[in-house]
Amino acid sequence: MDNLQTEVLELEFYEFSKGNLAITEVDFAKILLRYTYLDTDEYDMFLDRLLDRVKDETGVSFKEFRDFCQFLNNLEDFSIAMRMYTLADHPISKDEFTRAVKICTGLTLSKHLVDTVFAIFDEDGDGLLSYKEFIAIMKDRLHRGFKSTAKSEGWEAFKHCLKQEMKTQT
Ligand SMILES: [Ca+2]
Repeated sequence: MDNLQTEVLELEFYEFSKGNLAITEVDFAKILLRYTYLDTDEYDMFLDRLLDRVKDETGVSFKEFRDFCQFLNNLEDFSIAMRMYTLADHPISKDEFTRAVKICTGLTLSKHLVDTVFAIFDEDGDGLLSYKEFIAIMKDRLHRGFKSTAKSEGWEAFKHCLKQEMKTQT
């Protein structure tokens, strides 16, 4: 990731960490769900579910957060891989998720991060992540960025979004 991308992520991270080295799992979820189309009830449901499930509250480090954002930038590749699984009606396990992320991005997500992602998104609690549970929601998040900036794509759109968000907060 280039410096500018890292800088923007740092801004977002430190907004939540308030000087600490890690953000809480709930803050991590809030950042992920920030640009989704979820209504308030659904949003609260995601956070409640996470709070119910999270056992190991060690927090999410900046590196974990940055790795995950980098993975989200490659969501399209991941989504193709996932679709191949779901065509065979096969939602993926934590191990498969970790492996698929590694293949798409070269990044190894920490076990705690993957646990947290599953705690947020595994809606039916079967320990597996389906296309509908994860990709569908995260894709909507990116689409929101595409809408506001027709010409820029992916990361550019996300950055634009972020800047807009920061403007409205100050
Ligand atoms: Ca599931």
